[in-house]
Amino acid sequence: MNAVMDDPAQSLTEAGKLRLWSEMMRIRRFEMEAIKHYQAGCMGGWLNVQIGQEPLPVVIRSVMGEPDHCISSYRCLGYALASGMSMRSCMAELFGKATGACKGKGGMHSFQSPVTRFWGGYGFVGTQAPLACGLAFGLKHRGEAGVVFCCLGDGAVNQGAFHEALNLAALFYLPVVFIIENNRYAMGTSVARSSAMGDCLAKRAEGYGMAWDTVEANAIPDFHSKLLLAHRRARDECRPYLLEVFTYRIEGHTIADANKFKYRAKAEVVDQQSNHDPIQRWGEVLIAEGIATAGELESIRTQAMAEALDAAHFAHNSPFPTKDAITEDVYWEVDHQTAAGGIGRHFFND
Ligand SMILES: Cc1ncc(C[n+]2csc(CCOP(=O)(O)OP(=O)(O)O)c2C)c(N)n1
Ligand SMILES: [Mg+2]
Repeated sequence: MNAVMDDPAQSLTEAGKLRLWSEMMRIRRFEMEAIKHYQAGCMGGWLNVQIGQEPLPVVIRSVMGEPDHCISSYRCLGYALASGMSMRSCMAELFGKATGACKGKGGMHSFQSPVTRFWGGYGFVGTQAPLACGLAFGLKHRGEAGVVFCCLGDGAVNQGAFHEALNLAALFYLPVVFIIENNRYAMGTSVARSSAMGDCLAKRAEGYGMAWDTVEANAIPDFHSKLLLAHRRARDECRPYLLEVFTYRIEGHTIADANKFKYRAKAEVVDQQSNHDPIQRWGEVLIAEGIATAGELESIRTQAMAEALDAAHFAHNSPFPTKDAITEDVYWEVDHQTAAGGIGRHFFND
């Protein structure tokens, strides 16, 4: 047992455990509703969902405090919702509507909400890692408190940007907790086929003198404890940390992934769905511990479905952004008419 697990003040309360389940269910119902509308042709581009990976966003948010930040890859809907962004603003963004979180101009791969300290949502694999260092460096530079949680996939750890970021984080003592979402695949390529030392990606931290650990996403109390330890280390000692979290992507790489049963056996997916669904498993724990009844969980599920349906109606009925709005929100300097906004080439046709 580590120090955090010995500290009862840091263990999950009953209310906290139930909240984790509710939040996971909200994410699941939101994504399932989004899939329906994606398949009906209401959204452009890709839709990458976190079905099966829900413990990551909710457990990470549960240890985050007021000054902390989170940044992730494009597989970000759970992080967006767990940060406090509303289902309406997220769904409208997927529909490309003006009422969306980024006024319909970001879409799936550019979600963000400075108010909830969720910084996206990046389509280019691994690019969130140097950005996380920038956020953390900014905090230190301004003398502000805060830890940055940087979530990236098992495929991202082979990008140069990831290694540059680890080096800088360790060198500059940056308060970043890097989280590897090891869902076993990068598009259609398994970890074993893409990564040297694939049985332990987190060990790469040793090359940078950085502390690391591994944990199963579905072992929620363990995951929570290890994350608290990483958070405390980053916050109190300004030391980065690398935590590899084992999870599973139940859907394809995107919802349009026609090969989802070609690079992995269908039986593997069915086994994960039937025996390792995090929401099902955690619900069983709550019932066994007397924290909730099956009926109470069902009523939370019904509420989450209603919230997701309402978000879809809202998105359907919202307007698209106007053509004139296309050049707004591109450069802060231009929108705010600063001196810098009046010089240089801000647009290609200037
Ligand atoms: C720099 C870059 N290279 C390649 C791609 C194409 N691409 C999109 S997703 C992806 C796989 C990423 O896998 P992983 O990091 O494991 O994340 P997951 O999708 O499993 O969450 C690749 C190679 C990209 N978007 N960006
Ligand atoms: Mg992956």
